[in-house]
Amino acid sequence: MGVFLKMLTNEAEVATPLTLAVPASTCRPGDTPDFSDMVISEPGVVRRPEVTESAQDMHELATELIRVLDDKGNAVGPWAPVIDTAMLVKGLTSMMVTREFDRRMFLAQRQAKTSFFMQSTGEEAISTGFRFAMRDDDMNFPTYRQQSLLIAGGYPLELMMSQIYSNSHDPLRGRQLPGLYSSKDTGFFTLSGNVATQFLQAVGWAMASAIKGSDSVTAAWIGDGSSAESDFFSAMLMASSFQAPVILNLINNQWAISTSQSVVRGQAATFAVRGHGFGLPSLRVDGNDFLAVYAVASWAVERARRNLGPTFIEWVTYRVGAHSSSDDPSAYRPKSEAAAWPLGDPIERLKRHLIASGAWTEDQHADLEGKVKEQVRLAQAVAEEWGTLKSGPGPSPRDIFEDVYADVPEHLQRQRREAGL
Ligand SMILES: Cc1ncc(C[n+]2csc(CCOP(=O)(O)OP(=O)(O)O)c2C)c(N)n1
Ligand SMILES: [Mg+2]
Repeated sequence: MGVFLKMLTNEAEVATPLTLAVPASTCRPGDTPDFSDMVISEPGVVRRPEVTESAQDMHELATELIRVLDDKGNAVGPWAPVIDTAMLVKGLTSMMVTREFDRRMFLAQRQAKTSFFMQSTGEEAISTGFRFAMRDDDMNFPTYRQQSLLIAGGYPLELMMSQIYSNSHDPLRGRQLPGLYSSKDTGFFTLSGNVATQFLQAVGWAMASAIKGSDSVTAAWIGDGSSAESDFFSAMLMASSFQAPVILNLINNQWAISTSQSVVRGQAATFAVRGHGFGLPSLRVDGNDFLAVYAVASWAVERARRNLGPTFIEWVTYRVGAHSSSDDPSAYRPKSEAAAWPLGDPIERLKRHLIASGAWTEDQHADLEGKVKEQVRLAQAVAEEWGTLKSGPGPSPRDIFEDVYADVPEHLQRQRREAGL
């Protein structure tokens, strides 16, 4: 009777009180950077399955790290791609152009020539190598840190800069945040600032491509932090259910503004293993290794193109710079963290490979550096002649009313008349 009463009155003693695990970033200013819990496979040891192999049979690829370049710059193992020197130099050049572009545009923001800018320093290999594995009529749904997709796709630098400056030659006529480009011809879908939305849109585009019977494939892109959004899970499910011709790419650059990837990773597994829950072939790749990027991208693009379905890829890299021109990372991570990053710098690693293979010299590299700097400087001079945020003619306020509706609704026509535009 006594026990029964106790249960009724809810007086039973709780043996262990529950506590909530509130995730927190582990390495803060003043701490010593520590990447020792990161799984880093030796270069060349991870096997390369046939593109026809089932997702189930390649589970181990989600916990290992696909790498091609070893510390001496040699390309080793089954993923070493067949790629000629001219293509490697083109990749190196493209990455160097991105880095110089980022340096100059970041400075331009500090000079008030634009309001906002986001660098991609340290992550250039992923978008460059991936773009090289695609065709011009394939489509990317990128994040805001993938200027390399456009640069590697041959899009003019001065037009990118004009978009950043919102000047008279801005192809988007001042209607997008600086850096949120759009170029259908370069396979670069209009960039969405609302993170993760593009991941799901990409799957829709891929499904449409299959419905139309075309052979264009799609690349979806998302960051580690943004993968916490429900769009991520919806996209993975839709892609898997419909076996859409899409490559689902997650760029794990360790940070989402001031939040470490450990917060969304659950500290228990890699991001790549999340693909297993959806039955997706899931690979984890060294994103600072241009050769590994190109090889895995080509493999996944081939799967999609041969109607073998979607692939999920975690690209492991490090965001070397600030999140954006509005951010100061010294407030939330040790300044020494970038130097402690174990996968090195993608440009330095490709340069070392070219030199190790006898195809390149320090002199040639210095010469290329000079040419790249001059190319970006000239593009900036041209763009600035067309105006910056603070100088020259900007887009017309009339543009607000154009290019949005095929048939402009009556209330907008009235507003336009009232504004005298
Ligand atoms: C839906 C939505 N929520 C929040 C934001 C604000 N925001 C912009 S970037 C960002 C962090 C994204 O981090 P990650 O996905 O890791 O990409 P990274 O910046 O590292 O490239 C956040 C929270 C946003 N733009 N959209
Ligand atoms: Mg991130």
